[in-house]
Amino acid sequence: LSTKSYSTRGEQHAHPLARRLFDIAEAKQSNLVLSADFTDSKSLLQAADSLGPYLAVFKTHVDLVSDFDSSTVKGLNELAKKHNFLIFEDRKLVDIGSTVQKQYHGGVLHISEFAHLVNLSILGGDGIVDALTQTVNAPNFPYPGERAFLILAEMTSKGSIAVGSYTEKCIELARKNPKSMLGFVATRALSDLLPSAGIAGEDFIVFTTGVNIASKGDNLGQQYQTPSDAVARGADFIIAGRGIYASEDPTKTAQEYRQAGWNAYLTRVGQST
Ligand code: UP6
Repeated sequence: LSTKSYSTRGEQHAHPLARRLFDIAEAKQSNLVLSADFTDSKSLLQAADSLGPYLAVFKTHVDLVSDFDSSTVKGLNELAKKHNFLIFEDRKLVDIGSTVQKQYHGGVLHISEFAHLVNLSILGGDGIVDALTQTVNAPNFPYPGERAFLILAEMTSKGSIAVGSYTEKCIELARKNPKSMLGFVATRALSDLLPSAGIAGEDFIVFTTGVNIASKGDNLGQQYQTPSDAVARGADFIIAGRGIYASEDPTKTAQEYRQAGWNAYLTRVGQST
């Protein structure tokens, strides 16, 4: 669990995209990620525009968007610039290396064209990590230094089997590939599995889904923790979906989540007043 400030972590980080992410967090005083699980482009882009000012990262599932096309990609890219946030496509890539390369760079979703961050599962072993690392480091890759991945190391749903030695393997693969694997999606800092005796300068970033102020879960196995609990347990960035966009006043709620996440961060790094 890191008790360093985002600005310190940004200054010390070897990856340009991590530096940018920490800069954004400091500039906007936000560690909030909106899980924008909308099913049409208009709602998706409207949420990015109205809630973008409060977000560090905008998380998409573009395969939910029924009318997804090149104008959705263009809109996302424009709004990311306008409001200074990164885009994280929650695609959870999981296939063999050769297939994920085509799913990530190209394909019907054009993920590499808009997503600064994409997550992946290592169910199939090392190949997926090697393949995606190769893609973003290829000499002709159009976004050098602007793209990276997160390893889905744990899941929030009841009965998840992404635990123990599976999660340890996620860490091992991230450690071997710090130039492409920026961190993890996990419910907590993985400090018990990530001994501080680790590699000098290592600083993986933890994104935590399943964050909600008003609910403990849904009836399909989702399990929630509050922003302050998540940050206290090691979340560097908190990801909330329905808690924000399905609330009565999403703009007001996004501001509340932003404040709750930021206050918890200040407490963790010892800067609270
Ligand atoms: N998500 C989880 N749990 C995980 C991994 N990913 O909930 O372990 C994703 C879901 C959804 C979001 O796919 O996009 O995070 C959670 O949304 P919610 O806040 O509305 O529950």
